Amino acid sequence: MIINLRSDTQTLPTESMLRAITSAPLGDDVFGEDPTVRKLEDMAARMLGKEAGLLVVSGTMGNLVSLMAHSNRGDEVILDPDSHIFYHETGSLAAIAGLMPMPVRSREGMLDPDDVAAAIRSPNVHYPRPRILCLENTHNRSGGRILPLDLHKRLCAIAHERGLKVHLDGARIFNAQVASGIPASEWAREADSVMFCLSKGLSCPIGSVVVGDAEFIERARRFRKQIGGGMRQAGVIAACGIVALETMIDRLAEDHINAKLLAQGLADIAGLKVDPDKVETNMVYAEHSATGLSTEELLTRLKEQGVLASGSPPNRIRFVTHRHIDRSAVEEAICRIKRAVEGA
Ligand code: TLP
Repeated sequence: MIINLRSDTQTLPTESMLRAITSAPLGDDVFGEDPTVRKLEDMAARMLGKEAGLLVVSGTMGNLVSLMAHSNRGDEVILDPDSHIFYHETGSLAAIAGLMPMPVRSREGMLDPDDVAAAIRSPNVHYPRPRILCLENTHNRSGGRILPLDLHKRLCAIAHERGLKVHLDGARIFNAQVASGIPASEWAREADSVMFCLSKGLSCPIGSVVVGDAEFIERARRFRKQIGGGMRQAGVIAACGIVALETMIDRLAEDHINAKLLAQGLADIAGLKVDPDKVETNMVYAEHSATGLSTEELLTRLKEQGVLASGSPPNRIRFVTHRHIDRSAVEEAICRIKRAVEGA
């Protein structure tokens, strides 16, 4: 049996999601007439303490329309070069939104407020207008770390004092909620917009939601249409999202326990460098330089042992736990990964 630790995006819809799809009332969402989409959008907005919500196809689309709705072309966006928006979204902020990235490097996902303050330029005819600060929680490339609420508040305060909007890429904000015990709405309160994904640990087949104030959401809705993201009977997607928000959040705790267990097992494998203390949610990164293998070679060896992981070249591989990975799958994965590495 394959043990698929590539991503929590690999999760399949639950039985109740499939049932919900067949009984959801539907309409044309471009006309605002799909009651199931409206229900999900209202529910998401309420949970995060915002006025309105917008269902989008993907996290990437949610981030893009949020940036577009907060800005004008040529404006500047302050963000971590290790953020998903900068690193993994095909340059859409530049290519589609016409925005200028101002990268500020974080330390393991934690932006330094002084670095952010220094990066916000004062008005000058030569400069792009600094417009948005992007945050990411949990932070993917730092291993699913949680942005502490006090740091989040300080960063938001600096941005707001200088007239910037804050967009939170909260693809896995509910992992942060479950692991920290802090409601997602606490992080959302300080941010102007939040995107979160239904299609990751929450197990939906498709979908993310953006929340913010009503005016922002109306702008985001127009941009969603402009980039081809207007959907018709999207209640089939939203129906799964409602089940996810009602029933799938608390179980993320299991994924966190399993990730910690996996990290502890991998830490004992010679050739891999893993720090279990840094595993706060459902991701484990292993640094593999000492194996002498390239990331691709190691991924191939893992695949031969029936373990799927993802690569973060040149020297890291990533394992993500999710609903289809239980404790025994983790134990088996550790044995197989050990075999793959020792074969090196
Ligand atoms: N992340 C995916 C890959 O794209 C790397 C994954 O497997 O982790 N924000 C964050 C923090 C993300 O991790 C992701 C997806 C997104 C946004 C984008 O979501 P989608 O894939 O729905 O566009």
